[in-house]
Amino acid sequence: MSEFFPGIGKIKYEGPDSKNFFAFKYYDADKIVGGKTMRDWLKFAVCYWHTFRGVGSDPFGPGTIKRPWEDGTQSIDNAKRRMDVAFEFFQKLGNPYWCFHDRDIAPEGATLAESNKNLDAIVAHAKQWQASTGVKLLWGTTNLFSNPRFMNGGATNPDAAVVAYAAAQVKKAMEVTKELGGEGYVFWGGREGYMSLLNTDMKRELDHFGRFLQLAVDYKKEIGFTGTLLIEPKPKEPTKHQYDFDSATVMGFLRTYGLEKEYQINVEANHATLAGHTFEHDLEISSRYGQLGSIDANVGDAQLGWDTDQFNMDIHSTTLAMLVVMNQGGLPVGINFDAKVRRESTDVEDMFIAHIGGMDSFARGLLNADKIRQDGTKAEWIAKRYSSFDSGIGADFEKGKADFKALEKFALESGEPKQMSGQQEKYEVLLNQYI
Ligand code: XUL
Ligand code: CO
Repeated sequence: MSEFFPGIGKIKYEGPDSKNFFAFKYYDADKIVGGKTMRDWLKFAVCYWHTFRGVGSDPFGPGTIKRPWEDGTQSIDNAKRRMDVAFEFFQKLGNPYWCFHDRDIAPEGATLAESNKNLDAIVAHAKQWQASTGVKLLWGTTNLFSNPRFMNGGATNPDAAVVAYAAAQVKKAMEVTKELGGEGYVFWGGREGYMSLLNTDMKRELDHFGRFLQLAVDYKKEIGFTGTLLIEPKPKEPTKHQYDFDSATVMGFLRTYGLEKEYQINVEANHATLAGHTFEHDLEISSRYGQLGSIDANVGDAQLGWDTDQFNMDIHSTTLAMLVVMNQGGLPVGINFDAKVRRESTDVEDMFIAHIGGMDSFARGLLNADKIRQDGTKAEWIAKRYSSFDSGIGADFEKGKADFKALEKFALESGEPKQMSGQQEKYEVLLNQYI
């Protein structure tokens, strides 16, 4: 079997002083942090679409990235060779998991039946690789957005024939995800949204979406798939109004359709920022309602308003993210690098450097979050800020024992509340001491 990255060996941990770009400075898989190994806290996955299908095209020009193993065809042979490359990459990098869309790994055929046959051939190949390397599937998903048939949506398409096609594709992708032992199955509503209300029955589309997601739950139970179903929110791009706008919107949607016990949320950093939030905001809100299941790790560019899917090298951001993850005791699914090398980063070495950098960035975030939790300063300060609710009128209010009249009586008797500083700068200074 040929080697596709001959100059690169297994990536090892060398510690923070190492100057080697092909070594981890912070990610030390077996190191115990807060009672668990780094490997278990982080559960890193490499995504197939950006790393093995991304060519660096943008609206102004075609791909810049030419991989030496690609022969330019849509053949099964090429797809199998690409899978061999991927598993060599995973073994050298040491990521325990990978993720894919159905159409990333196998070519779409002339008919649905042919596409399914192609997928079966590649899934059998992947299954062998998983068995021989121990690399596992974090989650699978369906591409319901690239093919022109889905231009008006998948599950929310105004044409029932397209909704049926989307269902058939999800059904098959769930089956192969189960076959590969996937720990989750993600729904990212690529074109589940609309461009104009002039031609859209929004409520009918949302009802269809709820129905479609219920059918996925039913099928999951029917085939005995035990992985977690996840929804990945995104506010815009490609449609102007995406139905899964952000975590709060998705949680409200799930409750409306009685699906909140069946789905968790896959928070993607660059999607949270497109919605006008921070990464940690979307993590915190889904976590506090018990629905944070997984993370798509990336970052946007502060000056650009679209989904640039960069590797997150910002320790500030990973520290705050890992604080949320540690506070909930870990992630049921994991951390998938939904990130791509820049269009200008055309060497195969860049694929490694980017992932090593991303893994180190989250590992460092984990170490920082652990220190913050051990010191207890943030938790203590927040507890102190809300301590007026621990007893007296505050506790009565929280427990539903004080009505408006009781609160009015308290306000009349106590007079003007004493001013309480938010001390934001003090805590920003403190946070910087951990970064
Ligand atoms: C798109 C995106 C997707 C999903 C999987 O912005 O993040 O790649 O993660 O469909
Ligand atoms: Co994503």
